[in-house]
Amino acid sequence: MTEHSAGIRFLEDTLAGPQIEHKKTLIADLEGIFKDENARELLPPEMVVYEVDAYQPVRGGTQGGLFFGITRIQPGQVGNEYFMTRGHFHALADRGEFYWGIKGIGTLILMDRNRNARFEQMQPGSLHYIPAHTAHRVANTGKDILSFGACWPADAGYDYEEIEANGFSARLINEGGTPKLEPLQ
Ligand code: PAN
Ligand code: ZN
Repeated sequence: MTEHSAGIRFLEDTLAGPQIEHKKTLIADLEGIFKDENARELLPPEMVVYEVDAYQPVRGGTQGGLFFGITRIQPGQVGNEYFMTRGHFHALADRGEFYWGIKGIGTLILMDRNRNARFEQMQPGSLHYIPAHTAHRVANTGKDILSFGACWPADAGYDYEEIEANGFSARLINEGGTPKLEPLQ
């Protein structure tokens, strides 16, 4: 391995090496993301919901560059809603992305600009193409950690505001032990 390459430990679902950013998202960071805000406030604020290791070999914004990440979502719920990522459109909205399942099971929630939502089941080895102009979020519907890989353009950026303001048009809830889609009220 040269000085500049990152090591992927797929079996451990982590990335190691230089130019790797590690980011933890806690219960305290997710205000307004889950439906049941009271239930979220009752959970320990420092509880980790998900972590991302991102290999960023070029500066954010570099045209033609690529980033590579691994996200690990803890099992858990806020009220009856599964732990999930915040979710975003890309700031450069015409940028797509690949996700693929590494460990655990979950659901990728995709939503276009007309708020049409669709869903893809994630499991080890599943491959998911996220088209341009499509918001994306992953919920962990299993009892163990869900981890997935991602590869996206270095100039894609993140638009979290739209999702913070209007959410996705459906939520993934645990109904009697089974994941169920609930359209947004
Ligand atoms: C991923 C996500 C990662 C965390 O790397 O950023 O899974 O999700 P949120 O960014 O929605 O919190 C990606 O989609 N990059 O573009
Ligand atoms: Zn993305």
